[in-house]
Amino acid sequence: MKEKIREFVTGLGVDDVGFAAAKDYRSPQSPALDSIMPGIKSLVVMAYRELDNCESENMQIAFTGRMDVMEYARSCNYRLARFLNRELGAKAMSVPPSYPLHMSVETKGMVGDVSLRHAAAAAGLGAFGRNNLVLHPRFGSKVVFTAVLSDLELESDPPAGKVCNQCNACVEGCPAGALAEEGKTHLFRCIRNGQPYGIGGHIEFWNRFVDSPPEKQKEMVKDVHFWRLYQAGFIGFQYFCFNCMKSCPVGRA
Ligand code: B12
Repeated sequence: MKEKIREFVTGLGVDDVGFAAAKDYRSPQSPALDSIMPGIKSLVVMAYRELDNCESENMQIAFTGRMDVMEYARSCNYRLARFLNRELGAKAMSVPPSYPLHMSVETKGMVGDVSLRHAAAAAGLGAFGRNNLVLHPRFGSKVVFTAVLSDLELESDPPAGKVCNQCNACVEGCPAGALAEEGKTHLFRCIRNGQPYGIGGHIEFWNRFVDSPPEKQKEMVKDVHFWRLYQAGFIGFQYFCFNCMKSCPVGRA
């Protein structure tokens, strides 16, 4: 059965695919899988090499690469879920590459319903590295994941083993110092630097706006910061930093 799925997924052009039995997926912070899909037995995890856009200093071009891969990945999720329904008679649910996420003051949009890094590691597609990303043996850090949950009885693929070479390039290359502590990303340092037009940027801008006199408000809406916030309103999350991915020397494919 795995071979049939693998053949379908590679036929879509996806770079790699792995399988994890639901019992082998452990993500301490995310909800239990059977609270999302009662009867779940396994996850099919797909790996997509990030485009070279992430190496550009032009943040429109850098983030376009991510938008492209996310759009493609969502379509692969849909097609795989329908293949599992149609060809294998399975129940199947797709997991988003990034959002929607549960948004609240408690989680601050920082916890996915299914942790794709833990899913990828359980499916043998890679292992956590010093940058807290899952490194794929061929693509290194330049890889993103999606997954489809199903009630198919599938065993986990063998673990990838050690992939990170502990060179510390990611730690030294992080402009926010967010990787200073091993095994833990300093989330607010990362998000403040990497997503300046996220919710923090909005709250900060609008607080300043309402407290400003009309002349200052006119100036504020001419500032580039406001124009970028406006764009974020219809694009959604935008990453302005890819350093922990692009500084990683692992993988050449
Ligand atoms: C919310 C989110 C964020 C938040 C919070 C990140 C975080 N710490 O979880 C912010 C906005 C800060 C963020 C940043 C980034 N993100 Co993000 N993010 C997510 C999202 C949507 C949910 C993550 C989640 O559930 N976290 C909560 C739980 C899982 O975290 P946790 O249990 O505390 O685990 C953390 C540590 O304990 C540690 N850890 C856990 N187990 C182990 C085991 C070992 C051995 C080690 C060493 C460490 C370790 O690693 C985690 C990182 O802090 C996922 C998509 C998804 N649904 O999974 C993408 C995702 C994790 N992001 C991704 C990426 C690429 C990024 C960025 C590079 C931004 C960018 N430009 O793309 C940075 C990387 C930051 C970093 N180096 O840690 C990719 C990672 C791909 C990969 N190769 O691993 C994902 C999987 C999206 C995808 N579809 O592929 N992200």
